[in-house]
Amino acid sequence: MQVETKVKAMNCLHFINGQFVQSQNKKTFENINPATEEVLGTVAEGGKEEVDFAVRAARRALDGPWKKITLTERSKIIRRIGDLILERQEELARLESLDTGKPFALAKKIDIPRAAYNFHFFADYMISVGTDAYQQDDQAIHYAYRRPVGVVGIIKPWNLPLLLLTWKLAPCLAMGNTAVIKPAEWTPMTATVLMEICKEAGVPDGVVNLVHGFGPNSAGGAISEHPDIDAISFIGEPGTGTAIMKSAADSLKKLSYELGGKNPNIIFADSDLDDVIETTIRSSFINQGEVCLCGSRIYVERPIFDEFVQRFVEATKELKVGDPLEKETNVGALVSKEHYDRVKSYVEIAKNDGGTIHTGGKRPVGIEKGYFLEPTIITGLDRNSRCVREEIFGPVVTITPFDMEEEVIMQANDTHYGLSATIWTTDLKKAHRVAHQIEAGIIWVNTWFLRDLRTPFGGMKHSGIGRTGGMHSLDFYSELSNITIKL
Ligand code: NAD
Ligand code: 6OD
Repeated sequence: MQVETKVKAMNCLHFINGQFVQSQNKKTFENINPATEEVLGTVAEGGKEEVDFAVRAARRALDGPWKKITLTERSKIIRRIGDLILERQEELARLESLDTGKPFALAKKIDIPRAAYNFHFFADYMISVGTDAYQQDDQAIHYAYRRPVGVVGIIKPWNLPLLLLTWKLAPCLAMGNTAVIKPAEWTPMTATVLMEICKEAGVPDGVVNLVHGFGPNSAGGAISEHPDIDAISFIGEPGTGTAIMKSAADSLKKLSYELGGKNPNIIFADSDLDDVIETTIRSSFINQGEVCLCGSRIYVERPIFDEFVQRFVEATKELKVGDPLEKETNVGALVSKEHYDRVKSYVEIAKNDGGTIHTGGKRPVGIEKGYFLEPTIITGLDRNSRCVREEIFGPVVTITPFDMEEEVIMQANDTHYGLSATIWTTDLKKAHRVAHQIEAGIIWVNTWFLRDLRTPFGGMKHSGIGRTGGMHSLDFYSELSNITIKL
Protein backbone atom coordinates (compact mmCIF):
# COMPACT_ATOMS: atom_id res chain seq x y z
CA MET A 1 0.00 0.00 0.00
CA GLN A 2 1.22 3.45 -0.84
CA VAL A 3 0.25 6.51 1.14
CA GLU A 4 -0.77 9.67 -0.74
CA THR A 5 2.55 11.07 -2.01
CA LYS A 6 1.41 14.21 -3.79
CA VAL A 7 2.39 17.00 -1.50
CA LYS A 8 0.85 20.41 -1.70
CA ALA A 9 3.78 22.67 -0.91
CA MET A 10 3.54 23.54 2.75
CA ASN A 11 4.92 26.95 3.58
CA CYS A 12 5.59 27.15 7.28
CA LEU A 13 5.02 30.51 8.97
CA HIS A 14 5.74 31.69 12.48
CA PHE A 15 2.84 31.64 14.93
CA ILE A 16 2.92 34.69 17.19
CA ASN A 17 0.13 35.96 19.40
CA GLY A 18 -2.39 33.61 17.78
CA GLN A 19 -1.57 34.59 14.16
CA PHE A 20 0.50 32.96 11.41
CA VAL A 21 2.99 35.57 10.24
CA GLN A 22 6.00 35.95 7.95
CA SER A 23 9.34 37.30 9.13
CA GLN A 24 9.59 41.09 9.20
CA ASN A 25 12.17 40.92 6.39
CA LYS A 26 10.16 38.19 4.54
CA LYS A 27 13.21 35.88 4.63
CA THR A 28 12.54 32.17 4.08
CA PHE A 29 14.52 28.97 3.55
CA GLU A 30 13.65 25.76 1.72
CA ASN A 31 12.44 22.60 3.42
CA ILE A 32 13.78 19.47 1.69
CA ASN A 33 12.20 16.01 1.61
CA PRO A 34 15.15 13.76 2.60
CA ALA A 35 13.71 10.75 0.76
CA THR A 36 13.40 12.50 -2.63
CA GLU A 37 15.58 15.60 -2.27
CA GLU A 38 12.59 17.61 -3.52
CA VAL A 39 11.46 20.89 -2.00
CA LEU A 40 8.51 20.43 0.35
CA GLY A 41 7.93 24.17 0.75
CA THR A 42 9.42 27.22 2.36
CA VAL A 43 9.94 28.09 6.01
CA ALA A 44 9.91 31.60 7.46
CA GLU A 45 13.36 32.41 8.81
CA GLY A 46 13.00 34.14 12.14
CA GLY A 47 15.56 35.94 14.24
CA LYS A 48 15.83 38.41 17.09
CA GLU A 49 12.87 40.50 16.00
CA GLU A 50 10.39 37.63 15.71
CA VAL A 51 11.58 36.08 18.97
CA ASP A 52 11.11 39.43 20.68
CA PHE A 53 7.53 39.76 19.34
CA ALA A 54 6.84 36.23 20.51
CA VAL A 55 8.26 36.83 23.99
CA ARG A 56 6.18 40.00 24.42
CA ALA A 57 3.03 38.11 23.39
CA ALA A 58 3.90 35.26 25.75
CA ARG A 59 4.49 37.66 28.64
CA ARG A 60 1.15 39.42 28.07
CA ALA A 61 -0.71 36.10 27.90
CA LEU A 62 1.03 34.81 31.03
CA ASP A 63 -0.17 37.69 33.16
CA GLY A 64 -3.49 37.99 31.30
CA PRO A 65 -5.95 35.40 30.00
CA TRP A 66 -3.95 32.26 30.81
CA LYS A 67 -3.63 33.20 34.47
CA LYS A 68 -7.39 33.61 34.81
CA ILE A 69 -8.22 30.11 33.54
CA THR A 70 -8.81 27.60 36.35
CA LEU A 71 -6.78 24.43 36.69
CA THR A 72 -9.74 22.30 35.61
CA GLU A 73 -10.37 24.44 32.53
CA ARG A 74 -6.69 24.34 31.62
CA SER A 75 -6.69 20.57 31.95
CA LYS A 76 -9.70 20.36 29.58
CA ILE A 77 -7.93 22.50 26.97
CA ILE A 78 -4.81 20.35 27.23
CA ARG A 79 -6.90 17.18 26.87
CA ARG A 80 -8.59 18.68 23.81
CA ILE A 81 -5.19 19.29 22.15
CA GLY A 82 -4.50 15.56 22.52
CA ASP A 83 -7.91 14.71 21.04
CA LEU A 84 -7.34 16.97 18.03
CA ILE A 85 -3.91 15.45 17.40
CA LEU A 86 -5.57 12.02 17.20
CA GLU A 87 -8.25 13.37 14.86
CA ARG A 88 -5.46 14.50 12.51
CA GLN A 89 -3.27 11.43 13.09
CA GLU A 90 -3.01 10.37 9.44
CA GLU A 91 -2.17 13.87 8.20
CA LEU A 92 0.38 14.50 10.95
CA ALA A 93 2.04 11.11 10.40
CA ARG A 94 2.36 11.88 6.71
CA LEU A 95 3.91 15.30 7.36
CA GLU A 96 6.30 13.84 9.92
CA SER A 97 7.37 11.17 7.47
CA LEU A 98 7.89 13.65 4.60
CA ASP A 99 9.85 16.01 6.81
CA THR A 100 12.14 13.53 8.61
CA GLY A 101 12.37 10.59 6.18
CA LYS A 102 11.02 8.20 8.85
CA PRO A 103 8.56 5.48 7.82
CA PHE A 104 4.98 6.74 7.71
CA ALA A 105 3.88 3.54 9.47
CA LEU A 106 6.22 4.30 12.38
CA ALA A 107 5.05 7.90 12.67
CA LYS A 108 1.43 6.73 12.66
CA LYS A 109 1.99 3.98 15.21
CA ILE A 110 4.42 5.72 17.59
CA ASP A 111 5.15 9.43 17.08
CA ILE A 112 1.65 10.81 16.69
CA PRO A 113 -0.23 8.67 19.26
CA ARG A 114 2.52 9.40 21.78
CA ALA A 115 2.27 13.15 21.00
CA ALA A 116 -1.45 12.95 21.79
CA TYR A 117 -0.78 10.91 24.90
CA ASN A 118 1.71 13.50 26.19
CA PHE A 119 -1.24 15.92 26.43
CA HIS A 120 -3.71 13.34 27.75
CA PHE A 121 -1.24 12.17 30.39
CA PHE A 122 -0.48 15.67 31.72
CA ALA A 123 -4.14 16.73 31.54
CA ASP A 124 -4.89 13.96 34.05
CA TYR A 125 -1.69 14.23 36.05
CA MET A 126 -1.93 18.00 36.67
CA ILE A 127 -5.27 17.70 38.41
CA SER A 128 -4.42 14.63 40.46
CA VAL A 129 -1.15 15.62 42.16
CA GLY A 130 -0.92 17.36 45.50
CA THR A 131 1.77 19.53 46.96
CA ASP A 132 4.28 19.13 49.81
CA ALA A 133 2.80 19.84 53.25
CA TYR A 134 4.35 19.22 56.68
CA GLN A 135 3.07 19.68 60.17
CA GLN A 136 5.83 20.58 62.63
CA ASP A 137 4.55 19.45 66.05
CA ASP A 138 2.16 22.09 67.38
CA GLN A 139 4.38 24.89 66.13
CA ALA A 140 3.63 25.33 62.46
CA ILE A 141 2.38 23.94 59.22
CA HIS A 142 4.37 24.34 56.06
CA TYR A 143 3.08 23.95 52.52
CA ALA A 144 4.56 24.47 49.09
CA TYR A 145 2.78 26.90 46.81
CA ARG A 146 3.34 26.28 43.10
CA ARG A 147 3.28 28.96 40.42
CA PRO A 148 4.44 28.99 36.79
CA VAL A 149 8.10 29.75 36.01
CA GLY A 150 7.00 32.24 33.36
CA VAL A 151 7.88 32.41 29.68
CA VAL A 152 9.63 29.20 28.60
CA GLY A 153 11.80 28.76 25.49
CA ILE A 154 11.46 25.29 23.99
CA ILE A 155 14.24 24.38 21.51
CA LYS A 156 13.78 21.10 19.66
CA PRO A 157 15.71 18.53 17.59
CA TRP A 158 14.55 16.91 14.34
CA ASN A 159 14.42 13.19 15.11
CA LEU A 160 11.02 12.85 16.83
CA PRO A 161 9.70 16.34 16.13
CA LEU A 162 6.12 16.25 17.39
CA LEU A 163 6.69 13.61 20.05
CA LEU A 164 9.47 15.61 21.70
CA LEU A 165 7.87 19.03 21.30
CA THR A 166 4.68 17.83 22.98
CA TRP A 167 6.67 16.03 25.69
CA LYS A 168 7.84 19.50 26.76
CA LEU A 169 4.88 21.67 25.80
CA ALA A 170 2.21 19.63 27.61
CA PRO A 171 3.69 19.99 31.15
CA CYS A 172 4.74 23.56 30.36
CA LEU A 173 1.11 24.50 29.68
CA ALA A 174 -0.17 22.29 32.50
CA MET A 175 1.72 24.44 35.02
CA GLY A 176 0.35 27.66 33.54
CA ASN A 177 3.44 28.84 31.65
CA THR A 178 3.55 30.35 28.20
CA ALA A 179 5.97 29.21 25.49
CA VAL A 180 8.17 30.37 22.64
CA ILE A 181 9.02 27.31 20.58
CA LYS A 182 11.76 26.82 18.02
CA PRO A 183 11.50 23.59 16.04
CA ALA A 184 14.55 22.14 14.29
CA GLU A 185 15.14 23.84 10.95
CA TRP A 186 15.02 20.49 9.09
CA THR A 187 11.58 19.50 10.43
CA PRO A 188 9.21 22.47 10.77
CA MET A 189 5.91 21.01 9.58
CA THR A 190 4.15 19.22 12.44
CA ALA A 191 5.02 21.98 14.92
CA THR A 192 3.27 24.42 12.58
CA VAL A 193 0.14 22.26 12.44
CA LEU A 194 0.24 21.93 16.23
CA MET A 195 -0.23 25.70 16.49
CA GLU A 196 -3.52 25.43 14.54
CA ILE A 197 -4.56 22.63 16.87
CA CYS A 198 -3.74 24.63 20.01
CA LYS A 199 -5.83 27.53 18.73
CA GLU A 200 -8.75 25.25 17.91
CA ALA A 201 -8.49 23.62 21.36
CA GLY A 202 -9.00 27.01 23.00
CA VAL A 203 -5.47 28.01 23.99
CA PRO A 204 -5.62 31.81 24.30
CA ASP A 205 -3.57 33.91 21.87
CA GLY A 206 0.02 34.43 22.96
CA VAL A 207 0.19 31.33 25.17
CA VAL A 208 2.00 29.26 22.54
CA ASN A 209 4.24 30.96 20.00
CA LEU A 210 6.41 29.38 17.32
CA VAL A 211 9.43 30.97 15.66
CA HIS A 212 11.16 29.05 12.87
CA GLY A 213 14.84 29.47 12.14
CA PHE A 214 18.33 28.22 12.79
CA GLY A 215 20.58 28.02 15.86
CA PRO A 216 23.30 30.57 16.62
CA ASN A 217 22.75 34.10 15.23
CA SER A 218 19.18 33.10 14.45
CA ALA A 219 16.00 32.16 16.30
CA GLY A 220 17.71 29.61 18.60
CA GLY A 221 20.37 32.07 19.72
CA ALA A 222 17.76 34.81 20.18
CA ILE A 223 15.71 32.58 22.51
CA SER A 224 18.77 31.56 24.54
CA GLU A 225 19.84 35.14 25.22
CA HIS A 226 16.47 36.87 25.49
CA PRO A 227 16.37 38.61 28.89
CA ASP A 228 12.63 38.09 29.35
CA ILE A 229 12.64 34.30 28.88
CA ASP A 230 12.71 32.64 32.30
CA ALA A 231 13.57 29.05 31.45
CA ILE A 232 14.74 26.94 28.53
CA SER A 233 13.82 23.38 27.82
CA PHE A 234 16.32 22.04 25.31
CA ILE A 235 16.71 18.72 23.52
CA GLY A 236 19.70 18.29 21.25
CA GLU A 237 23.45 17.82 21.18
CA PRO A 238 25.69 18.45 24.18
CA GLY A 239 27.72 21.07 22.24
CA THR A 240 24.55 23.04 21.54
CA GLY A 241 23.65 22.71 25.21
CA THR A 242 26.95 24.35 26.12
CA ALA A 243 26.33 27.22 23.68
CA ILE A 244 22.81 27.78 25.02
CA MET A 245 24.07 27.70 28.60
CA LYS A 246 26.62 30.41 27.82
CA SER A 247 24.01 32.64 26.14
CA ALA A 248 21.50 32.02 28.92
CA ALA A 249 24.02 32.75 31.67
CA ASP A 250 23.56 36.52 31.70
CA SER A 251 19.89 36.23 32.55
CA LEU A 252 20.36 33.14 34.79
CA LYS A 253 17.68 31.09 33.10
CA LYS A 254 16.45 27.82 34.55
CA LEU A 255 17.56 24.98 32.22
CA SER A 256 16.33 21.48 31.45
CA TYR A 257 18.50 19.46 29.06
CA GLU A 258 17.93 16.16 27.28
CA LEU A 259 21.10 15.55 25.27
CA GLY A 260 22.81 12.83 23.28
CA GLY A 261 23.68 9.25 24.10
CA LYS A 262 26.09 6.46 23.19
CA ASN A 263 24.09 3.80 24.89
CA PRO A 264 25.41 0.34 25.77
CA ASN A 265 23.30 -2.74 25.05
CA ILE A 266 24.75 -5.49 27.28
CA ILE A 267 23.83 -9.06 26.40
CA PHE A 268 24.73 -11.82 28.86
CA ALA A 269 24.96 -15.43 27.71
CA ASP A 270 21.99 -16.52 29.86
CA SER A 271 19.52 -14.22 28.08
CA ASP A 272 16.65 -15.26 25.84
CA LEU A 273 18.30 -14.80 22.45
CA ASP A 274 15.07 -14.73 20.40
CA ASP A 275 13.84 -11.85 22.48
CA VAL A 276 17.25 -10.16 22.37
CA ILE A 277 17.46 -10.28 18.57
CA GLU A 278 13.93 -8.98 18.05
CA THR A 279 14.38 -6.06 20.44
CA THR A 280 17.94 -5.29 19.41
CA ILE A 281 16.82 -4.88 15.80
CA ARG A 282 14.48 -2.15 17.07
CA SER A 283 16.92 -0.59 19.53
CA SER A 284 19.55 -0.37 16.80
CA PHE A 285 17.67 0.65 13.68
CA ILE A 286 14.24 2.06 14.49
CA ASN A 287 13.82 5.56 13.05
CA GLN A 288 17.08 4.94 11.07
CA GLY A 289 18.91 4.78 14.41
CA GLU A 290 18.03 8.44 14.93
CA VAL A 291 16.77 8.00 18.47
CA CYS A 292 18.88 9.27 21.35
CA LEU A 293 18.10 6.05 23.26
CA CYS A 294 19.30 3.64 20.55
CA GLY A 295 21.75 1.04 21.84
CA SER A 296 24.57 1.78 19.42
CA ARG A 297 27.29 -0.05 21.41
CA ILE A 298 26.38 -3.71 21.68
CA TYR A 299 28.41 -5.85 24.13
CA VAL A 300 27.88 -9.62 23.92
CA GLU A 301 29.23 -12.23 26.37
CA ARG A 302 31.79 -14.36 24.56
CA PRO A 303 30.01 -17.79 24.62
CA ILE A 304 27.13 -16.44 22.48
CA PHE A 305 29.05 -13.81 20.51
CA ASP A 306 29.32 -15.69 17.19
CA GLU A 307 25.73 -16.93 17.31
CA PHE A 308 24.46 -13.45 18.15
CA VAL A 309 26.41 -11.78 15.33
CA GLN A 310 25.24 -14.35 12.79
CA ARG A 311 21.55 -14.16 13.79
CA PHE A 312 21.59 -10.39 14.21
CA VAL A 313 23.14 -9.88 10.76
CA GLU A 314 20.56 -12.22 9.19
CA ALA A 315 17.68 -10.39 10.85
CA THR A 316 19.09 -7.00 9.83
CA LYS A 317 19.31 -8.07 6.20
CA GLU A 318 15.54 -8.71 6.30
CA LEU A 319 14.82 -5.03 7.02
CA LYS A 320 13.27 -3.21 4.09
CA VAL A 321 15.01 0.09 3.41
CA GLY A 322 13.29 2.53 1.08
CA ASP A 323 10.37 4.85 0.44
CA PRO A 324 9.16 6.03 3.85
CA LEU A 325 5.60 6.30 2.56
CA GLU A 326 5.53 2.63 1.55
CA LYS A 327 3.69 0.63 4.21
CA GLU A 328 6.23 -2.21 4.40
CA THR A 329 9.28 0.04 4.84
CA ASN A 330 11.25 -0.53 8.05
CA VAL A 331 14.08 1.95 7.54
CA GLY A 332 13.58 5.27 5.76
CA ALA A 333 15.93 8.10 4.82
CA LEU A 334 18.31 10.00 7.10
CA VAL A 335 17.08 13.49 7.83
CA SER A 336 19.40 15.61 5.65
CA LYS A 337 22.38 15.56 3.31
CA GLU A 338 24.58 17.02 6.04
CA HIS A 339 23.59 14.34 8.54
CA TYR A 340 23.82 11.56 5.90
CA ASP A 341 27.40 12.55 5.03
CA ARG A 342 28.29 12.67 8.71
CA VAL A 343 26.87 9.19 9.43
CA LYS A 344 28.58 7.71 6.34
CA SER A 345 31.90 9.20 7.46
CA TYR A 346 31.76 6.90 10.51
CA VAL A 347 31.63 3.87 8.22
CA GLU A 348 34.89 5.09 6.65
CA ILE A 349 36.37 5.62 10.10
CA ALA A 350 35.42 2.03 11.00
CA LYS A 351 37.12 0.70 7.88
CA ASN A 352 40.26 2.74 8.56
CA ASP A 353 40.31 1.51 12.16
CA GLY A 354 40.29 -2.12 11.00
CA GLY A 355 36.61 -2.87 11.66
CA THR A 356 34.69 -5.56 9.81
CA ILE A 357 31.44 -4.44 8.15
CA HIS A 358 29.10 -7.46 8.34
CA THR A 359 26.25 -5.83 6.48
CA GLY A 360 25.30 -2.36 5.25
CA GLY A 361 27.60 0.61 5.12
CA LYS A 362 26.34 1.71 1.72
CA ARG A 363 23.39 3.15 -0.18
CA PRO A 364 20.83 0.42 -1.01
CA VAL A 365 21.06 -0.81 -4.59
CA GLY A 366 18.41 0.72 -6.87
CA ILE A 367 17.78 3.85 -4.80
CA GLU A 368 19.38 6.76 -6.63
CA LYS A 369 17.93 9.72 -4.76
CA GLY A 370 17.51 10.51 -1.09
CA TYR A 371 19.67 10.01 1.97
CA PHE A 372 19.38 6.24 2.39
CA LEU A 373 21.93 4.07 4.17
CA GLU A 374 21.63 0.32 4.76
CA PRO A 375 21.60 -0.69 8.43
CA THR A 376 25.24 -1.27 9.30
CA ILE A 377 26.85 -3.75 11.71
CA ILE A 378 30.51 -3.43 12.62
CA THR A 379 32.78 -5.65 14.73
CA GLY A 380 36.48 -5.69 15.49
CA LEU A 381 36.86 -2.11 16.66
CA ASP A 382 39.05 -1.00 19.53
CA ARG A 383 37.30 0.92 22.32
CA ASN A 384 39.23 4.04 21.25
CA SER A 385 37.78 4.09 17.74
CA ARG A 386 35.63 7.19 17.20
CA CYS A 387 32.89 4.82 16.02
CA VAL A 388 32.73 3.33 19.52
CA ARG A 389 33.12 6.62 21.37
CA GLU A 390 31.05 9.21 19.47
CA GLU A 391 27.31 9.44 18.96
CA ILE A 392 26.65 8.53 15.30
CA PHE A 393 22.86 8.96 15.45
CA GLY A 394 22.25 6.76 12.42
CA PRO A 395 21.68 3.08 11.51
CA VAL A 396 25.17 2.02 12.58
CA VAL A 397 26.06 -0.24 15.53
CA THR A 398 29.27 -1.77 16.82
CA ILE A 399 29.43 -5.19 18.51
CA THR A 400 32.16 -6.10 21.00
CA PRO A 401 32.63 -9.36 22.93
CA PHE A 402 33.26 -9.45 26.69
CA ASP A 403 34.27 -12.10 29.23
CA MET A 404 33.70 -10.61 32.68
CA GLU A 405 30.89 -8.63 34.32
CA GLU A 406 33.35 -6.01 35.69
CA GLU A 407 34.90 -5.64 32.25
CA VAL A 408 31.60 -4.88 30.51
CA ILE A 409 30.55 -2.44 33.24
CA MET A 410 33.84 -0.60 32.81
CA GLN A 411 33.39 -0.48 29.01
CA ALA A 412 29.76 0.60 29.27
CA ASN A 413 30.76 3.51 31.51
CA ASP A 414 33.78 4.45 29.40
CA THR A 415 32.01 7.42 27.79
CA HIS A 416 31.09 11.04 28.47
CA TYR A 417 27.47 10.11 27.85
CA GLY A 418 25.07 8.62 30.39
CA LEU A 419 21.61 8.53 28.86
CA SER A 420 20.34 4.95 28.71
CA ALA A 421 21.47 1.32 28.84
CA THR A 422 19.91 -2.07 28.21
CA ILE A 423 20.85 -5.22 30.12
CA TRP A 424 19.86 -8.68 28.94
CA THR A 425 19.98 -11.52 31.50
CA THR A 426 17.62 -13.97 33.15
CA ASP A 427 19.58 -13.71 36.42
CA LEU A 428 17.68 -11.18 38.53
CA LYS A 429 20.50 -10.61 41.01
CA LYS A 430 22.92 -9.92 38.19
CA ALA A 431 20.43 -7.54 36.56
CA HIS A 432 20.16 -5.42 39.72
CA ARG A 433 23.90 -5.59 40.43
CA VAL A 434 24.88 -4.44 36.96
CA ALA A 435 22.10 -1.84 36.70
CA HIS A 436 23.28 -0.21 39.93
CA GLN A 437 26.76 0.25 38.49
CA ILE A 438 25.88 1.56 35.03
CA GLU A 439 26.14 5.34 34.79
CA ALA A 440 22.94 6.11 32.90
CA GLY A 441 19.67 7.85 33.70
CA ILE A 442 17.45 5.19 32.13
CA ILE A 443 18.25 1.46 32.39
CA TRP A 444 16.09 -1.19 30.79
CA VAL A 445 16.36 -4.88 31.73
CA ASN A 446 15.18 -7.36 29.07
CA THR A 447 13.37 -4.62 27.17
CA TRP A 448 14.01 -1.28 25.47
CA PHE A 449 12.15 2.06 25.26
CA LEU A 450 9.32 0.80 27.47
CA ARG A 451 7.98 4.08 28.81
CA ASP A 452 5.76 5.07 31.70
CA LEU A 453 5.42 8.86 31.69
CA ARG A 454 5.37 9.04 35.50
CA THR A 455 8.98 7.81 35.78
CA PRO A 456 12.12 9.99 35.84
CA PHE A 457 13.53 10.41 32.35
CA GLY A 458 16.86 12.00 31.47
CA GLY A 459 20.59 11.57 31.32
CA MET A 460 23.65 11.96 33.51
CA LYS A 461 27.16 13.17 32.55
CA HIS A 462 26.99 14.88 29.11
CA SER A 463 23.55 13.40 28.39
CA GLY A 464 21.50 15.92 30.24
CA ILE A 465 20.61 18.08 33.17
CA GLY A 466 17.59 17.29 35.31
CA ARG A 467 14.83 14.77 34.83
CA THR A 468 11.42 14.97 33.21
CA GLY A 469 8.36 12.75 33.57
CA GLY A 470 5.48 13.01 36.06
CA MET A 471 6.33 15.26 39.00
CA HIS A 472 9.84 15.89 37.64
CA SER A 473 8.31 17.70 34.64
CA LEU A 474 5.91 19.69 36.78
CA ASP A 475 8.78 20.66 39.10
CA PHE A 476 10.79 22.10 36.22
CA TYR A 477 7.86 24.11 34.92
CA SER A 478 6.98 25.57 38.30
CA GLU A 479 8.44 27.74 41.01
CA LEU A 480 7.78 26.65 44.58
CA SER A 481 7.33 28.96 47.54
CA ASN A 482 7.31 27.32 50.94
CA ILE A 483 4.72 28.96 53.17
CA THR A 484 5.05 28.54 56.93
CA ILE A 485 2.08 29.29 59.18
CA LYS A 486 2.78 29.51 62.90
CA LEU A 487 0.08 27.69 64.82
P1 NAD B 1 21.19 20.17 17.71
O1 NAD B 1 21.75 20.39 19.06
O2 NAD B 1 22.08 20.37 16.53
O3 NAD B 1 19.91 21.10 17.46
C1 NAD B 1 18.83 21.10 18.33
C2 NAD B 1 18.12 22.44 18.25
O4 NAD B 1 18.98 23.45 18.74
C3 NAD B 1 17.73 22.86 16.83
O5 NAD B 1 16.47 23.46 16.88
C4 NAD B 1 18.81 23.87 16.47
O6 NAD B 1 18.40 24.84 15.52
C5 NAD B 1 19.05 24.53 17.82
N1 NAD B 1 20.35 25.16 17.97
C6 NAD B 1 21.52 24.81 17.39
N2 NAD B 1 22.51 25.62 17.83
C7 NAD B 1 21.96 26.50 18.69
C8 NAD B 1 22.45 27.57 19.49
N3 NAD B 1 23.75 27.89 19.49
N4 NAD B 1 21.59 28.25 20.26
C9 NAD B 1 20.28 27.92 20.32
N5 NAD B 1 19.75 26.92 19.57
C10 NAD B 1 20.58 26.21 18.79
O7 NAD B 1 20.61 18.70 17.75
P2 NAD B 1 19.91 17.90 16.56
O8 NAD B 1 20.96 17.56 15.56
O9 NAD B 1 18.69 18.62 16.14
O10 NAD B 1 19.42 16.58 17.32
C11 NAD B 1 20.24 15.48 17.51
C12 NAD B 1 20.78 15.44 18.92
O11 NAD B 1 19.72 15.52 19.85
C13 NAD B 1 21.49 14.14 19.23
O12 NAD B 1 22.63 14.42 20.01
C14 NAD B 1 20.47 13.37 20.05
O13 NAD B 1 20.99 12.39 20.88
C15 NAD B 1 19.85 14.49 20.82
N6 NAD B 1 18.53 14.10 21.34
C16 NAD B 1 18.41 13.82 22.67
C17 NAD B 1 17.18 13.41 23.19
C18 NAD B 1 17.00 13.04 24.64
O14 NAD B 1 15.87 12.80 25.07
N7 NAD B 1 18.05 12.96 25.44
C19 NAD B 1 16.09 13.30 22.33
C20 NAD B 1 16.26 13.57 20.98
C21 NAD B 1 17.49 13.99 20.48
O1 6OD C 1 10.04 8.97 25.50
C1 6OD C 1 10.38 10.13 25.79
O2 6OD C 1 9.76 10.81 26.62
C2 6OD C 1 11.56 10.73 25.14
N1 6OD C 1 11.91 11.96 25.58
C3 6OD C 1 12.23 10.07 24.18
C4 6OD C 1 13.39 10.58 23.57
C5 6OD C 1 13.93 9.97 22.50
C6 6OD C 1 15.11 10.48 21.89
O3 6OD C 1 15.35 10.48 20.70
